[in-house]
Parts: sequence; structure tokens; C-alpha cells
Amino acid sequence: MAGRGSRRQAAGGALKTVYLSLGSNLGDRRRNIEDALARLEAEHISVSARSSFYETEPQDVKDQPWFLNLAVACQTTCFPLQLLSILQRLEREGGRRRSTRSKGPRLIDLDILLYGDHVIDTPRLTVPHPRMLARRFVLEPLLEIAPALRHPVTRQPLQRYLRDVADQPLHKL
Ligand code: GSY
Repeated sequence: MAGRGSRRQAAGGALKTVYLSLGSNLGDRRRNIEDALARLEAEHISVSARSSFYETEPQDVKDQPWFLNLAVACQTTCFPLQLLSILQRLEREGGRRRSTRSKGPRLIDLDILLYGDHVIDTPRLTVPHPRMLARRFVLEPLLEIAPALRHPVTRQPLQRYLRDVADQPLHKL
């Protein structure tokens, strides 16, 4: 019985809740993020919750403009690597300029933080996002929209990681 089941597989899997982090620190940052959210919807990645905007100090490379960040919850039938490919294409279409520094300024950055409570470890994709617990610009917006989330690996509430990053400057807008 190939038919229906296999076609459904080709089109996507079960509906999943995924959490994404968006950031921009070049040009009209708010517009870049709003455009990316509209493009997600056009890809049938449906945004079900969005955080406030946060003005955040750059991590890693400090001599670049501050970022505007937010987190969203989305509903999607995409498999993880399909979702990654779409987000990477949206980054390219959003005109991401890779500076000579890999962690330098960017028009739009889209990262998968959580894919349901799945744990994914492949050469292309690691979920939960490997640096999410060390980044206040990720944790604060994420916890605003999903305060009860637990980390799928440690099973600890994400809330408890906030105090470790409390010294990273950020303003909720
Ligand atoms: O990893 C996302 C890009 N990025 C950011 C960011 O979005 N916000 C802040 N505050 N610092 C960052 N460093 C990098 S790289």
C-alpha cells in the first residue's frame, strides 16, 4: 500500500511545535525580522506565538552593532533538516551578508532552538541549539512565550539557566 502514506511522508511529518530565535543587527532590523516572519508563514511554517523585541549586546564579537532579537513558536510539518534548509534559504533571500568574521553583522539570522522535545545530533544540525543556555538573548524571549519549557537533554526548567547569563546586557522593548 504505497499511495497515501508515502505521499504524506514526502510532504512532511506530524505537526510539531518548534521554537526559533531571530536576530538582526544591520539596516532596518525590525523590518528585517518582520519580513522573515512573513516569509515563514509563506512557507507554511505557522507562527503561533512571538515574544517582544529585545535590544541585545552582541555576544562573541563585541565591536558590531547591537542586535534586535525575538523568539517565536511555530507549528510545522517539516522534518528538522527540511526546516533547516528553509531557514537557510530565507537567510540568503533576506540578504544575509557573511562578513569575513563568521560571527559578524547580519541582516537576518534564523536559528532552530527546539524541535518538539527531540534531540538531534547530525553534522548539519544540533538541537537543542548547542549555545542556547549560554545566551540571554535567546533565553529571555523564549521564556517570555513558553515559561514552563524544559531542556530536552537535562530535563531542567529553562528558567533556572537565566541566572547564569544575567550579566549579559539586554533591554526588552
Ligand atoms: O547567533 C545569532 C547571531 N548572533 C547574535 C544575536 O542574534 N544576538 C546577540 N546579542 N549576539 C549575537 N551574536 C551572534 S553570532
